[in-house]
Amino acid sequence: MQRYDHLKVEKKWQKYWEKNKQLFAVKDLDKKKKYYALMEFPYPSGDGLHTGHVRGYTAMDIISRKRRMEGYNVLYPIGWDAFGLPTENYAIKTGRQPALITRKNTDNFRKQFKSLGMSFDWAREVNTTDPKYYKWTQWIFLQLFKKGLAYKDKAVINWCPSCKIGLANEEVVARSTGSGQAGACERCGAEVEKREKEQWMLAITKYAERLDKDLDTVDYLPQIKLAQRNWIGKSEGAEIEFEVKEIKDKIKVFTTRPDTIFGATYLVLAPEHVSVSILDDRSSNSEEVKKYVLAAKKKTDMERTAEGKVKMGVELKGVRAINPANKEEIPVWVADYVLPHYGTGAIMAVPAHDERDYEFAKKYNLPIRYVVEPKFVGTSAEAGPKPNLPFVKREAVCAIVRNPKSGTYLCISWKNFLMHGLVTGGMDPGEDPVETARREVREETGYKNLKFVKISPTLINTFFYHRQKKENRHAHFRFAFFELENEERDPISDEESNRHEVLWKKKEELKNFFTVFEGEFLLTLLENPDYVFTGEGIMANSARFDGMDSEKAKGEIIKFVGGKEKTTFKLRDWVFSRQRYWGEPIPVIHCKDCGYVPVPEKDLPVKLPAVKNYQPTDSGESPLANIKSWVNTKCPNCKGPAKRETDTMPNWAGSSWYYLRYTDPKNSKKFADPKKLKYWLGNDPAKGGVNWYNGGMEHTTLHLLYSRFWHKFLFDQGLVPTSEPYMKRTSHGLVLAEGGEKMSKSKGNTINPDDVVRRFGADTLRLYEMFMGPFDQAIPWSEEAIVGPRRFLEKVWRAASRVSKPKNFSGFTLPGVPGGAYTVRNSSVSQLNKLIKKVSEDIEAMKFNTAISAMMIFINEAEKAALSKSDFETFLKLLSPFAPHVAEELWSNLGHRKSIQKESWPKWDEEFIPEEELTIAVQVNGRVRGEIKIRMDGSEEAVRAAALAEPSVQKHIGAQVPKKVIYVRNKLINIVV
Ligand code: ANZ
Ligand code: ZN
Repeated sequence: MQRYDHLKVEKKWQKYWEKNKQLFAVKDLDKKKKYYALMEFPYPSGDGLHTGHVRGYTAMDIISRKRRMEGYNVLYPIGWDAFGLPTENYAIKTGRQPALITRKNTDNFRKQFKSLGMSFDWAREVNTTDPKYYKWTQWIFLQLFKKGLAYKDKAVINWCPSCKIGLANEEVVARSTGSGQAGACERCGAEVEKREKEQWMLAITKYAERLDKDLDTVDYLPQIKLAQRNWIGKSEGAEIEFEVKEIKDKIKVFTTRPDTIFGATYLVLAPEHVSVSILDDRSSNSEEVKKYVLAAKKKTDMERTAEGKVKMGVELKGVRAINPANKEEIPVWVADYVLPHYGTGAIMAVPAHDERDYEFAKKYNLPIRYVVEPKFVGTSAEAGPKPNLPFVKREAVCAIVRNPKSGTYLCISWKNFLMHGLVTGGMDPGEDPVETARREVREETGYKNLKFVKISPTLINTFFYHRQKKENRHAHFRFAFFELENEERDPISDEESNRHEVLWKKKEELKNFFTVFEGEFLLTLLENPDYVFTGEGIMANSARFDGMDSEKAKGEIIKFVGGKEKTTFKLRDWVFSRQRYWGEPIPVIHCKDCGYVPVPEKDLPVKLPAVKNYQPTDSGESPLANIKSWVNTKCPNCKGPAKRETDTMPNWAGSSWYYLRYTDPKNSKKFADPKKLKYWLGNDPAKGGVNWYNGGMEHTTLHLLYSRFWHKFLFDQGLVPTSEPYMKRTSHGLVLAEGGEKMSKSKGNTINPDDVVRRFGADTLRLYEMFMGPFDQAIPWSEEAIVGPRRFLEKVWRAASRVSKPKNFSGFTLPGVPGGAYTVRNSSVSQLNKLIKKVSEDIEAMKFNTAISAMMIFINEAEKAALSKSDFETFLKLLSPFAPHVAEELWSNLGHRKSIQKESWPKWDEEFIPEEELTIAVQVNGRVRGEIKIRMDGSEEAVRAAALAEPSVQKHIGAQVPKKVIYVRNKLINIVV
């Protein structure tokens, strides 16, 4: 038998695919159903492809190959996102032209991709730096400009003094990590400064609402949607005006919690707020204020708001504002944790219910007033309030008694029903909570010598059914903290000791001990005495709003204080210009008389001129500014002398629409033919787009947001058929260096895929990267682990030599094959059906690692027993998307003349798959109450029905209708009532 020679096999089939281009070439407007699979196109750096690239492209290659076998017309394109700094910096260093550097790099990338057996349609390659491509990037910019969505404005930008470039917020390191300091330039590590500069801006904020809302219509991984939502930062709240005695103007604040206004004990202005410059002169400490403001303006937003940083500020001494809710005079402060471009740049501070305000109030000794109290409603069958019964409200106190000797807490366990908690007691009007608590502790537990520590400022409300009293209760609890002085006890009455048992529990034990529904809150209170309650609850200390649900009070309070409902977004307009050479020139001409005039469409593209020097100018302008012959031009409008815009577009421009160009990459009349767009994206405006888009997690905020914005804009102009660009978006985890660090050139720990391909083969590399771990997780490279997939392929190779013998003979001993005799017979039908199902479903769920391990198990079994030719053929089809070269070779060895890619994807028959049962836990409100047997991978409805029918579960639900059912497949089901 011939040895598995990966070099020979892979070269052979790569040549074959090169010759038979139609295998992966895509037919536009084909009658077959279309499938558009996309992986983020790479930046062709001088370092070549790295192993991280291989992971994402292999995944989408597997999906594309499977889809082709399923009969789809599949578009799986590739191109180059080739503008960018590394190329430009290299050009500066070597004096070589960026275009030539790019050509060399893309040639290398192309060669590498081909050596990995990627099934791209190479005829559709695009390159963002090709004037034929960027003509259309410029054209789209002009459409935005004509609609007023591209405008020039002074903007405070992040300026990197070393790269001499304006950076977008996301290009500034957000949090200090191993790879950089917060506030540093992401590219070079230099400290970023603030600079005010005229910039081209894109009005993405006009689309903020839709960018947020339409996330409901797409199938993105939850964490990707969350990243989008956080970046957009939609906040619903109110604007409320506060009078300031010293000036006529009122100060407007933005708040998401108008319900807390009675707890607003001071105002805070951003240092940049216009009123600061007016008020500082009226305050007795104006010098101090001016100094503070100057210093604050130099800091980046990140520095100002970083969590854990001490919040500092300065009071405008002598200035007073009036809280419109209670007419109290409150102080006014300036502090840099309030940002100028969010909301109104001014806040009402509510230290009792906002952590930042709390920290600040503690530091400067400002008053704290508690106005919202947590609310807990009993949920169990016993404690849940009875509908239609009124609530009887009782003031109450809960005693938190700690024994300092043992660090334990005094607890009570009721004997007649399952209730574990602390000592509590009702209070009559006029009764003192501390005295009441002492009395209850003595009566229920006998302990009588307690040292009072404090009363917690936070009160809570519990709503439950009182079984003895047969009434619905609303208990209003405060918490009295004591320390046990000594263990002296009074005798406890029989009546009391029959009812409950007295226990001492450590803090760690309480979590599992408490059964009362406010238990979670008690634990928080014990953990953190400075606990700030930021949730919704019941109103208190708020005059006539007391007792109301805070959620409901919001609207009423806004009316009460004459405020206005207001939705705010964190999203800012997109700073779109760069003062660099290697980007698309912004196609605008400046005319003294006509202002900013768009370059006429017939004159597009505005090509990058050749320059001698790529260095940015010291004034911070782009190198283009030095080329007088290019800059000086005629105004398209009045024909007078005029100048070209010398700023170029950011990296994000070309990638904001490249997936559209793939549908029609050679079109010179339009960015793409509408018919082709309709075919590839679909015709339904409400759903459609690229079928499946995969890319790095690091691009799930900005690139995704920017391209969604451009797409929506084009949709509004009637230029694309769908309102979203991508139906589905997933993400792959990083491939880390051996040992778990990030791979980087500077650390010298990168793995070159070319070496791996040479030593082990592309098929092994592909398999290994899909096998190394869960697809969405970062996994370190392992030289040892790659041997596994290689051995697997060798086993497949050996198995082939056994099945290729004539059919239907049995009991034959193959000489020289380790392992001895193989009986050739039909292998277990069920094994094969199970494998087909597993591999098929796992590919769809991107569980490539488990698909591969199932194939490995199958081949191991086959080595022990036997494998029929037809079973092996099916196996090869399943393997072919993962390891296409080996699959083609063995397929042709079996006597087939056509590529295995032409075969159809195997189907499985559920009938031949034995039902597997397993036991899962059933929870009610998060607590395990029973177990049920279910069918593996059975439907959710079936599981739900079984869970609800389970007697031990029934007991806890009774007649209640489940509010929510959470099913974790094959693991557990939680019924929330
Ligand atoms: C009073 C209040 C009480 C607030 C409370 C919160 C909790 P999100 O949710 O992120 O939109 N805020 C408003 N403008 C600000 C600015 N320019 N810089 C810093 N903080 C600002 O945050 C909205 C909340 O952040 C607002 O609601 C305001 O504080 C603060 F218990 O008002 B809040
Ligand atoms: Zn003009």
